[in-house]
Amino acid sequence: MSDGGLNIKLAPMASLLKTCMLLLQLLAFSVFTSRDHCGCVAAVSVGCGNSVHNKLLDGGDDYSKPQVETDYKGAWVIDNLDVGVCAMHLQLMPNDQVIWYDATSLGPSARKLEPEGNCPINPYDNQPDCWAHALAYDWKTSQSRTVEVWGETWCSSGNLWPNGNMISTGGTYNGVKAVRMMPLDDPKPDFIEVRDALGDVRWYSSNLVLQDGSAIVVGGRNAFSYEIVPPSLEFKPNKIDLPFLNDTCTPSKGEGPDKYIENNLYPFLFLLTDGNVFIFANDRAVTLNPTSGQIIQQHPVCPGGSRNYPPSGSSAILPLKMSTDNTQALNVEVVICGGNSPDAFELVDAKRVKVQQFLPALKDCHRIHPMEKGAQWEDEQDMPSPRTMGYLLHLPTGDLIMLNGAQKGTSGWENAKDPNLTPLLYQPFKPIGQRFTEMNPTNISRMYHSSSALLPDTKVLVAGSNPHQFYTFNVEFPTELRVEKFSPHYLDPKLDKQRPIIDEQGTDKVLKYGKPFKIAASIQSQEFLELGEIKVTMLYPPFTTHGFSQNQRMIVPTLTEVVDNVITALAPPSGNFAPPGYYILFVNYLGVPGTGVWVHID
Ligand SMILES: [Cu+2]
Repeated sequence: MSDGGLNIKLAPMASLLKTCMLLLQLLAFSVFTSRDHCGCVAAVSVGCGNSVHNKLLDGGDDYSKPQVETDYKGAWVIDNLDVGVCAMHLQLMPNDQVIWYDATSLGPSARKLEPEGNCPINPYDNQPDCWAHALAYDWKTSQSRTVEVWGETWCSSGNLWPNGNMISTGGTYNGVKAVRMMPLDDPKPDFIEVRDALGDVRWYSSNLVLQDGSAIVVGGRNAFSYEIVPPSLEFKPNKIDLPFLNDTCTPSKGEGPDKYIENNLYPFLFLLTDGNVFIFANDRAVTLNPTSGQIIQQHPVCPGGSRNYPPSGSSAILPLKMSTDNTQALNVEVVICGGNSPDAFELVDAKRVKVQQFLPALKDCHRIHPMEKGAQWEDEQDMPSPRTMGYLLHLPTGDLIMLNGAQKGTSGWENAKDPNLTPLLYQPFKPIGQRFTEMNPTNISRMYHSSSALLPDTKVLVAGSNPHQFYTFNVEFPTELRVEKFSPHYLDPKLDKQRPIIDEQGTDKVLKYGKPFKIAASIQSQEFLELGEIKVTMLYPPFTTHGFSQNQRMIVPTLTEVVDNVITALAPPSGNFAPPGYYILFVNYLGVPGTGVWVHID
């Protein structure tokens, strides 16, 4: 595949289609450049007035005018110098607390549980444990408090309930079938744990919130099954076999505790707009009807390598832009980027080889429309650099950002090197060749057991990284306890005059499926906003761990009018499009987003 250039390795039909698109794009591009609208070639822009491109690529028209430009490549700041607990798993809560936690059986953290002398019995060894393994971090103040968590959360999964409570599912040892709940409304909550609640062992599984607010929990080590977990701590476990997970599991080599290879853990899960679930594991995918257990569609092998844990690529469902009549999403499309070759883990795993071979991670990306009959993978532009353990996060603009991770090796303790310090802006509806833009790098490596989240203020919070079994300092890649925030390109201070400000008083916070709702917003540089200048986006806040943001979903609602700076939008028609719960709602003016507000939909 070409590197940042035009991609010609395509199936014949797709190739023809892409050639046609390309010609039209070039035509549209020349029109725009001749009007001196937007320097797309310069690649660092908030957007490029490319409504023609967008329509051709199914992303839909965002704006009727050229977008605002910037050359800004973003900025990093350290938000907290020593938070004391590594962010192995991370969830932004609707009360602006960011909950993160580590394993509980892997020794001391770097922070005592508060208040001093609070040493609950650790169920792992039945000994008192005075160390904190979980935190609530207030992203607005950069202050944090310790949180009590019981049982073993090591490499677990999680999601939010429709009422904003968070659950953590599975883990290891006595936590392997646990469900833990963190209430939203209690001012100083700790996790409440119900042990042995799940139907199967869930170590390295993934969760996905479904249209009714229950979650499907899929896979895990030696768990070739899924189950539906309702938003309640009282339920009957209902494990359902899923042979696809056995079929995609790279078999163990040898015996003993370190025999696993797998390559299909932490499967990528996405809710399709008909209520079915797209499950990607290792190098291929199926569409599952979660209610009947029936496989609706087998998708072809995605070329290039292994994408799930431990090669740990990343994946996202592209923004779901609603049609004018609010009955369908214009484009349902999944992208997968990075990972490593199927044998990368066994060649590098410090527990099984004496001489480690750090294979370069993958830099290729692929896209699929999983709801199309006979859906095929299409080659996306390559990333400029290889990446394993990166995160592909939605940005308020409808673009995405890839950050964290390494350029060589895989997930697992001591198994990676050459941290990838450069965030990558991904603009999926730009012409091929212009979709990736490198942003300013950080100087802090974030590899295994790191995490990240988009915040309501449009910055990206980045925390964690511990490539070692225990907290380890004074080594090349130490346990990382600093918290950073990254300001993406659109936070260019020069764009502040065009940055929308939402008037919370005049904005509806409670949305009902299919019904209109109002958003009051204004910008400094212009008296009145107009339809065609505005794009609204709604983000479901994901649970992020091990290179994948579970439940991450971006909706672009239909707008019907803007009168006196009050936007009327249509709430998505059902839970198939937007599962019930809390979303961060952003307003963009010609590609410049402002601080978002929390809304709730059901
Ligand atoms: Cu892990």
